[in-house]
Amino acid sequence: MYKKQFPQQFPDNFLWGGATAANQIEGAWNIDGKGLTTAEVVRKAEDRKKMSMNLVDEESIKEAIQDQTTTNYPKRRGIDFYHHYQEDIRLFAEMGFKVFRFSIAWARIFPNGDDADPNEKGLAFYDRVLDELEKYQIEPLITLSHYELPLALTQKQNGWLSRKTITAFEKYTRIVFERYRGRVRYWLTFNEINTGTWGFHETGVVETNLSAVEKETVRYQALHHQLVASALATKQLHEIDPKAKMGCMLARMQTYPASCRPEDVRAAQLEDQKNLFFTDVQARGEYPEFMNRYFAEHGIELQMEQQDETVLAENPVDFVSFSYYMTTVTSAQQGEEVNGNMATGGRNPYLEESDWGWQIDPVGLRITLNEMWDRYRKPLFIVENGLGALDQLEAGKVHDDYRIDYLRKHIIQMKEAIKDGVELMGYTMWGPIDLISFSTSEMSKRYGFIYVDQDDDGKGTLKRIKKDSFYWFKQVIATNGAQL
Ligand code: BGP
Repeated sequence: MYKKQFPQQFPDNFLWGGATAANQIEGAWNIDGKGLTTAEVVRKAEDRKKMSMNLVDEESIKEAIQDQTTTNYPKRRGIDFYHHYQEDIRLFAEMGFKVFRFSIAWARIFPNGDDADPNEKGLAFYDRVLDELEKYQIEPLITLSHYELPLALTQKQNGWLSRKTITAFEKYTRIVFERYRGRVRYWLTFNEINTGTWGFHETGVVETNLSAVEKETVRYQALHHQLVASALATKQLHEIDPKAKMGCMLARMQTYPASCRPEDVRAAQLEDQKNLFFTDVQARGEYPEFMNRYFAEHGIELQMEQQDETVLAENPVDFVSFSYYMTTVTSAQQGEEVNGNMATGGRNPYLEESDWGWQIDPVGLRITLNEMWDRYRKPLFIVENGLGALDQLEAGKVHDDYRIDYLRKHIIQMKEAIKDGVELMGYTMWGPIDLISFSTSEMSKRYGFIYVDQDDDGKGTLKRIKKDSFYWFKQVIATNGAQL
């Protein structure tokens, strides 16, 4: 009798690695022809529990342009990957990385976003990064837009609120797909696209004097343009480099009901639908009815063009990627809130939390993997997961057993999901090397296997030091997840 075999372990070609973003690592913000980006005008948060990324208006942008230092804007200095990339990639190779996720800074290629010609020095930098990765047979996984766009596009046309930004993006993606054709197998369009519902950091839209409804409309309008741009980029990639694969990227936030009261379960379902909406469009090719209803009931009217529907329908992504840091809880009534880097939700009494108040939920990862596999039936890729913590450097060592513990628990659940039948392509842990925090711009919120000697004020030698977790992850990869 035929008996179906269920996979019991990580597949042989499983992509283990790490993930970063240009504006959190590169530095070199104003050299070799690069233009200023939206990420580089966001001031650091003065309080480590606070977020800074959406406190931007015309005034603060003016102030930022006048301030030519990196002191208040740590994303301008990153960890100077621009000059350390060889050393950093060598360390990733030593851990056995199969894949390295990084993003291209659009403003390095087109300083003003819509210049007539690309900046050769910017293109050449990513060529050098790709050369280095090839040397160690590490697959690149490139995000086209990770929380930044050329600031000039915000100043000129209010970022993604304008349809013209779609055209500028198309030009940028065409240039990079042609330039790196045959060298990059995996691409992502927009990082955590759903977080555009939180504003500026993702949409590049300055929102002044808007009512709540207007604000929500503006955000979903900008996101509509991104969804169309994402589908067009997928089309382009398939034409230019047919072997390459395009993925979408969601900040996945599974929502649990606060109780088994049907009203709470329904409230959680709606939150979940609003989170998955973006992947629904990108993977299934159309706006789901629940969202059309939500827009209608909330007075949100979006401007769409006739061809948009066809573009979305004809160009779904090849795989589905997401970040996973936490789950949230919702009830039909208002509850207590927990911190996230941008999300807030109810506190779950069964979970522990990180130094920054993010609730830790490894089992939730298995739940989410199962749900997403059932919903999309496309290969899944976890492209971010990790623990931001206050590490101590003592006598040249960092004993980060808490990080090992966090990662181990999540990887165990990934293995369970694979046994459940989920098709999982890979896992890129967030911030394999310490970098600037997205939400607070701190350096002291460290995620890495590799410590970087730099403090919140930018002081330090930038020396790279292997933490205990470096050796642990090396062994995880060497045994393909058998030894955790
Ligand atoms: C995700 C972002 C990353 C990253 C990570 C950790 O939302 O895609 O850019 O930084 O969160 O967040 P933080 O740096 O705020 O701790």
